[in-house]
Amino acid sequence: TTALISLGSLLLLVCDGSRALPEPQACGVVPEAWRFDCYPERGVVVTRELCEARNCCFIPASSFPPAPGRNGVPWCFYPPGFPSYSLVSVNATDLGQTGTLVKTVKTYYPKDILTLQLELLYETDHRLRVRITDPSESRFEVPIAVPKATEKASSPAYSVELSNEPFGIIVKRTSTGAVLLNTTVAPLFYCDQFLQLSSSLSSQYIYGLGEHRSSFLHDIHWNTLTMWARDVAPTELTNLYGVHPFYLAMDEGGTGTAHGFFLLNSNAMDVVLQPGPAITWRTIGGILDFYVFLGPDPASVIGQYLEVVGYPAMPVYWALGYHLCRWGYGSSNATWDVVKNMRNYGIPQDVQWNDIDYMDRSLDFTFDPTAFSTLPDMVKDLHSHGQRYVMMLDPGISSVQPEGGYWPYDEGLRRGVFINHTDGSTLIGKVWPGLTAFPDFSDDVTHEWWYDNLKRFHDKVPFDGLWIDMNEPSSFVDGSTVGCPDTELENPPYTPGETHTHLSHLTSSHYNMHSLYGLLEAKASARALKRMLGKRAFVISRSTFPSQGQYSGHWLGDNRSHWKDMYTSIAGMLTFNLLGVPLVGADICGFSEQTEEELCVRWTQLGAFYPFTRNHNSIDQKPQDPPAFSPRARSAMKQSLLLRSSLFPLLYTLFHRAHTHGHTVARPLLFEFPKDVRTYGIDRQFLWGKSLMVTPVLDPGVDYVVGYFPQGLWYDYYTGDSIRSKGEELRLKAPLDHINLHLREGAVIPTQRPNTTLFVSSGQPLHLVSSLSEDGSAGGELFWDDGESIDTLETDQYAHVVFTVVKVRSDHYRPGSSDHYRPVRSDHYRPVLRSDQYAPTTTDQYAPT
Ligand SMILES: *[C@@H]1O[C@H](CO)[C@@H](O)[C@H](O)[C@H]1NC(C)=O
Ligand SMILES: *[C@@H]1O[C@H](CO)[C@@H](O)[C@H](O)[C@H]1NC(C)=O
Ligand SMILES: *[C@@H]1O[C@H](CO)[C@@H](O)[C@H](O)[C@H]1NC(C)=O
Ligand SMILES: *[C@@H]1O[C@H](CO)[C@@H](O)[C@H](O)[C@H]1NC(C)=O
Ligand SMILES: *[C@@H]1O[C@H](CO)[C@@H](O)[C@H](O)[C@H]1NC(C)=O
Ligand SMILES: CC(=O)N[C@H]1CO[C@H](CO)[C@@H](O)[C@@H]1O
Repeated sequence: TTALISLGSLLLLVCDGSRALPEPQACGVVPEAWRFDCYPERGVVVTRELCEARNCCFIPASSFPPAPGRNGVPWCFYPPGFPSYSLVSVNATDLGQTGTLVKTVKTYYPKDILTLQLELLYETDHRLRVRITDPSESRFEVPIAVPKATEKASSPAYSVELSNEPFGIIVKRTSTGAVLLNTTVAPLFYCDQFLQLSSSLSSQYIYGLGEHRSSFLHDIHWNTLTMWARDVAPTELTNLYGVHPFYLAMDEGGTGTAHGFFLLNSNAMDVVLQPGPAITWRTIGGILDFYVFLGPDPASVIGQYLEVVGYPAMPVYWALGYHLCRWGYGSSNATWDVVKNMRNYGIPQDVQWNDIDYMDRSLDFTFDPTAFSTLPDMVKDLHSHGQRYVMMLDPGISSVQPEGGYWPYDEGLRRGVFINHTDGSTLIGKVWPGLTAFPDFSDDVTHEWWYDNLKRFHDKVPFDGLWIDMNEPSSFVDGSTVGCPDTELENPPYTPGETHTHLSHLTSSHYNMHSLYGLLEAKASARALKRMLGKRAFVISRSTFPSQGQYSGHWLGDNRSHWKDMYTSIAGMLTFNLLGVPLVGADICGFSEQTEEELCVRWTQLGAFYPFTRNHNSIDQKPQDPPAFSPRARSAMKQSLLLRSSLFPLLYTLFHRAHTHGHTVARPLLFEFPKDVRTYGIDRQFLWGKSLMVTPVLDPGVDYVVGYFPQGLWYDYYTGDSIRSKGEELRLKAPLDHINLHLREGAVIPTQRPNTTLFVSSGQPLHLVSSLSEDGSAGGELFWDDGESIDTLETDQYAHVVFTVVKVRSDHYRPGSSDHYRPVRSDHYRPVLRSDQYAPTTTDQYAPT
């Protein structure tokens, strides 16, 4: 390398990378786990010749990956000393530091940006922001509002070291010296359409990085996670509907401390995890703008991340009830019959939904005038029973005039709301109704038009919430009806995994904003609903992006009626809780394919503990609503739904904590037991809040379940029997009508006698259930308001009650004496406090025995 004197001389040094090949010895010293892929292009069989043309090391690895360079040890990797940027000057700023990065050797991708600006922003003691930008030309930045710090953190929990040559950033935790980030491990790339940043990871324990179908804990063995919103049935190793470039990682050494990382970038990208442990972010646009969150515990990391992207909205109370839906009821009368049947059996139901088949010829803002002629009457009937109605809307607006004209399209054209080709003509794709135009939700004019459409439809069918589907956005043709133009944007030098299908790049703004579509549509929808109804908005979106939780919840997509899909739904639910979208759940009993009774019972029991609980079925499948099954199955489902309703005060209070503090609602065990490494991979069990542990049955044909009990005293929720665990796996009885629930010591949780709707039970007495700790103490809280007004917290229209139990008379309490699971039925151990002091009116507590 040559010392740089000034920018002028720098230009003279730029060459096209025709350098000597790396020394074979230099290549050989790079351990396999630390080989960073120099030839990540898919579908290419990397040969020595191709690899060496990039001046990289070529060593066929000892393990044979299915396709060299992909999902296995890369055969072509960067040698030590591969050209990268140098840091040539650093100056202090009000918020941290700024520096200049330069590079003299071009890479093998077009349009290297040879001079970069680095900004280090010490935003808070627990949040560092780093921006690397092109000082000579502005590049696309994600249009979400993030907080602006005004003064530099006074005692940061992190320290930053800068490596000059090659440039790199090393972030350490001050208290322990743990290295959380080290970007010197591989060269930095910053070309117009290829930006790449690698770092070591502090441990193999990494979570987040949605939306993918995987275990909760990511596999770091050459695992490539693509980010590009995409309409596809959940399958492994592929990018799904949402994009969330955020991870939570445990620090090294099982100390229980954790940190987070968020790359604020919406372009198509690949995120590669490798066993180093290390990570590579490879994006094809935007800038490098990232945050490091210091925790120090996992829950604080999430709180700090959500401070940046926004805390989730407080849901309207009925969002937490039981929702029933299917594609293919066929008529409003058939839909209505299901509701009536549920009522006849006394099975809780708060919300009835319709999928696309309610529409007239699949057109948004219409309903089928014959098959769904009684839809408005059905919705009125729902309302008169304290129930709600939600229907699907797609973003694609038919551009073909049906008979009688189509106001949404005509008016949309008139107001110029649709996405255009670069030549200004309306871009036409193809979705359910046929040829469609796509509203540009990044524009306020479009929000107004969306509102007007919703209002016009609401005057006919007084719906209560919205289900926004197909908003990746999905299209059944690539690009548009005229295909894709032949431009640089359409042919990036590097294409991350599945980014070609469906609505593709189209225009320069879509290239950058594709994965933001679901977020922007949710924002428009939530705004419109609030304005129209004057209440909290209920929106469930398929596509999501960071900050989504402010506007909508999410369902986990078109899963199948398989036991495995039920299991992976727990990871999906926990991941979205980390991502600030706590209102989440999978289609209970499975969407596609035929469900079976046992699966549907077990799934309803698990689903009763999804923060968002909806049974949804596909067209042409047999009904899977509770009344469709045998009396035994029906009764088990009814019991689990009543149990959920009885826990509504707890669930609602947890959502309040999510809304005000960025807490998780459905919570991984590791959040409460971060020092217990055995909890790090658990995704077959979870908690509600800090105390209620759910151990569902996830396998067919069993009447027991094995669950892990972190160290401490646990109480069977139904019987009050105590278990004192040393941190062990226990085999629990789980007959078909039973889902295991345990209360951790030290909790007070509010419950309520349930009824068939949350509206009806809202008048029922509240109760407290308390699980005393060894020293006879416990605590908890209740947040309570009218359930639907906007900003009750800000306007002081709420009650927040804190409960504390302290030991008064020592002879009333004897802690469990058994180290093994030997439930002792004794009133001394029952967690239920039956005292009028704590229960507002009556003393009965609901237990589904
Ligand atoms: C740092 O300050 C020096 C001297 O004022 C200036 O020449 C240089 O451009 C500054 N560098 C950055 C990155 O702002
Ligand atoms: C950062 O990574 C480089 C390259 O692997 C390594 O030489 C260096 O020791 C690391 N620094 C720290 C503080 O871990
Ligand atoms: C729906 O039910 C109503 C009332 O029973 C009936 O009048 C109407 O004909 C039915 N509609 C259809 C499409 O079956
Ligand atoms: C598309 O182009 C039309 C005119 O050709 C314009 O009125 C409209 O605003 C454009 N749409 C968007 C979303 O920019
Ligand atoms: C719901 O309340 C009604 C009216 O008070 C009562 O008759 C019914 O038994 C309750 N249902 C349940 C499931 O508790
Ligand atoms: C139940 C199930 O398989 N859930 C998966 C459904 O798809 C989502 C992604 O949309 C996955 O995260 C879930 O694991």
